[in-house]
Amino acid sequence: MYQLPPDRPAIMGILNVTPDSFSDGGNYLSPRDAVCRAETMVEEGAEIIDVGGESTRPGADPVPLDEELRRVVPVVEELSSRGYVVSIDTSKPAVAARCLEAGAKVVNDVTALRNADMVDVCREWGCPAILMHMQGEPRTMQESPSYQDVVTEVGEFLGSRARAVIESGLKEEQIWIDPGFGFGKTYEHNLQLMRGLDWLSKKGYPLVVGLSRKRWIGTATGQEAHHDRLWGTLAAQVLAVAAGARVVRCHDVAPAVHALRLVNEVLAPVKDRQQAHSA
Ligand code: HH2
Repeated sequence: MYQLPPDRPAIMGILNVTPDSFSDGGNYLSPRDAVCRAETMVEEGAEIIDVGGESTRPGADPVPLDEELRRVVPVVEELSSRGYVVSIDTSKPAVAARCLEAGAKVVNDVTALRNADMVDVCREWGCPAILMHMQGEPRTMQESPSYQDVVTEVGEFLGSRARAVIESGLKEEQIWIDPGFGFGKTYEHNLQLMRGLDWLSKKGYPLVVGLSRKRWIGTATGQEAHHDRLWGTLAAQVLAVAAGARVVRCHDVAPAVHALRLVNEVLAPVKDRQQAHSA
């Protein structure tokens, strides 16, 4: 099973093979362009390439199974044959299974393996599975998100999903968790989640964060165009890693690698000391 680096955050480069993803949609529709983009991200220091064939932006149309397979399988095959670590961003068990056969090493499911067939696929392959929190479903999730206490509710949801999939046969080591920034959350909910990352990172599973270019970051910095959200994104990624995030999903790999390398240089001895104290 793929193991995360123990001593530094892993950068997961985003590769959306879709016409309609909110930021990179339409850029990598041909397998050649997609592979080229992945090559660049790996050269820049991406540890994992997250391949997606269905946009989850608010209002996105669902993609039929055949079309999603057509988009992602050739790309996953080629990237895996080069030895790249590929995660497949899908909530369809048949897509996950086909991509694992093609060499993918991680399943990234924004619906937290709520489809029982997805649990079966991850158990059979023994691969890491990302359980992400989302309130509602992509088409309508931003209409009226509501929580009593978003951090506690997200933490409880992820804990209960982790327990459920373990009861269904997944090993604890297979589980990574993600609070799902922007998925059924208002601006204020996203800020509260940022403040609660330290607590979420101590739930016993590697914490993944997907912050890159998201709308709430543009709201915070006053940058509406998603391509202008890099600096705000970097600030959020730095805060997330300082709070214990182990995987950072991003479009702009080189800036994240450099910023987070520095964060890690500063904080690694602190983390080592804390571990020695708690041992
Ligand atoms: N965000 C998006 C997609 N997949 N997976 C995880 N684990 N965490 C996230 O925050 C996350 C995710 C949305 O971003 P993007 O892929 O850039 O856009 P789109 O869904 O429009 O393709």
